This record gives sequence, structure tokens and C-alpha cells, in this order.
Amino acid sequence: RELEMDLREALENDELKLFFQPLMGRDGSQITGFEALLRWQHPRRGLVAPNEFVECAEQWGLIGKIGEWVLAEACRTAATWPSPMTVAVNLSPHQFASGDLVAQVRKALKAARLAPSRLELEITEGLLLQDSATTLDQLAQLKKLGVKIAMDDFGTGYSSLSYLWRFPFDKIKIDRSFVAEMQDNAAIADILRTIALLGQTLNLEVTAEGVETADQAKLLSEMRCDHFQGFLYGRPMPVGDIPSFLMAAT
Ligand code: G
Ligand code: G
Ligand code: MN
Ligand code: NA
Repeated sequence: RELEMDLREALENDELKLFFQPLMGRDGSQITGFEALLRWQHPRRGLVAPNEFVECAEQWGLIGKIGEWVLAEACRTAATWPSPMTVAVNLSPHQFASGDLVAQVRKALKAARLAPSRLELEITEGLLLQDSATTLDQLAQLKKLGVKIAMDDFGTGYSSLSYLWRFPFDKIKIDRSFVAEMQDNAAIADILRTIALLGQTLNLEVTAEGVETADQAKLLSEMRCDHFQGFLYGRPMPVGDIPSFLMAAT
């Protein structure tokens, strides 16, 4: 397959890029960090979104190398931001299967001289579905390093709640589909409110994703969500746009 050949060379050819989307603190006015989002600058296809190639990278055994690059690049970039701004990195379950994830994280932090508390790793429920001892062990080692662990796309998978006591997450990120429908559907608003309360009870920070309007932000704030992310605050941007974005915000 043509795409496979191209993807194999994308790393060496310097075609992978990270974009960064701002993460906002409690009242939505302060930037607390950015989420790193992978892009492929393909010579002919243009900018390719991760949905179109991450799954292929997993199937073809390329996600280990790509994931290692993402970790290193994200830490390198975050080290240029004012402390304690954080960077969030998405992990694929395959990166846990390979076995050297913990070493990769340690190496990326050390090379960038980034404090572990400034790195957040986002995992999805799919990872915990396997419920393997080695996965839980790696998560525990990562936490011990001092990095934060977030459950991403919360509410979209199965039996989400059972995972919350099986592993001590620092944060849950409520999937943007809930936010998108909260004003049209009272039951969804109730679920959101309950998740925020659950977060407080379990001492988990709660991020609302996909915030696009000021009305949504106001409602989510009243529900006591801790962090906000979405087009209202900023779209994923290339690294070169970050300094002026930070300037404009202060
Ligand atoms: O940026 P965008 O909305 O197109 O991202 C789509 C999906 O791709 C998201 O679910 C996100 O978690 C995933 N994704 C983005 N960057 C990475 C990455 O570096 N590694 C992995 N495994 N997934 C990523
Ligand atoms: O699964 P994950 O949360 O990692 O996915 C992040 C993706 O969500 C990014 O690719 C980003 O482009 C997308 N995204 C971020 N904010 C918004 C938003 O406000 N609205 C919509 N529709 N998508 C968003
Ligand atoms: Mn994410
Ligand atoms: Na998400």
C-alpha cells in the first residue's frame, strides 16, 4: 500500500508535526497548558489528520517509533513554555504493549529537562479493557515518575466507572459529544453535572472538551468543571503560533 510506504518514511523525512491546542483553567481565562495533536504533512496529500493514519501506524507496527517521537517533541516544546504550563500527550494502547514506554517517557523528560509534573499522558478506556497486569504496572510506574495520567474521551466507551477505582487517575476528560448535546438534552446535562461531581468526590480534575460557545462554557463552569478545551479558546495550532498566542492572552 502506498500510504504504508509513505508513513514508513514520514518520520525520517521530517513530515510529522505536532499541533497544540490550549487547555484552560478554572474560569476559562487562564492557559494551563496545551494538548499535543499529531499531524502528517504529506508531500502530496497535504495535512493529514491522525484519524486517517494513527490506526494504520498501529497495524503496521509503526506507532512505537512515532509515539516515541511525539513524546520527545512534546516535552522539548513544553520546556520552552513558562512553568508550570503542561503538555498533554495522547498514548495508543499499542505503546503499552511494546514494553519500553516507561523508559521512553523518562528519556523524553530528561532530554528536555522538563519536570515530570508538567507532562500529562492521555489514555483511553480501550487500554484498560485488556486489564492486564503489565498495563497497570506501567501506569503505576509512570505515576511514580511524577507524570499525570488522564482518562481521555470519558463516557464514550464501556463501563467507564469501574476503571476509576482500578487506577488512580489524576484527571478525566469528558468527551466532546456530551458538551455538544448538553443544551438540547436535559439528561446529558444531568450526566455532565454528575461526572463533575464524581470528579470532586474522587479528587479527580475534570476537563470539558469541545467547548465551542460562551454559553457552553458558562454552563460547564456552573457545573464546576475544572478545565476547558475547545475551539472557543483556540484551535490546534502549529508550534510557531504559540508565542504570539500566549502574548495575546496576557
Ligand atoms: O487532532 P484531531 O482532533 O484530529 O485528533 C483526532 C484523534 O487523534 C484524537 O482522538 C486524538 O486523541 C488522536 N491523536 C492525536 N494525536 C495523537 C498522538 O500523538 N498519538 C495518538 N496515539 N493519538 C493521537
Ligand atoms: O480524542 P481527543 O480528545 O484527543 O481529540 C482531540 C480532538 O478534538 C482534536 O483533534 C481537536 O481537533 C478536536 N477538537 C478540539 N476542540 C474541539 C471543539 O471545540 N470542537 C470540535 N468539533 N472538535 C474539537
Ligand atoms: Mn486527547
Ligand atoms: Na478526548
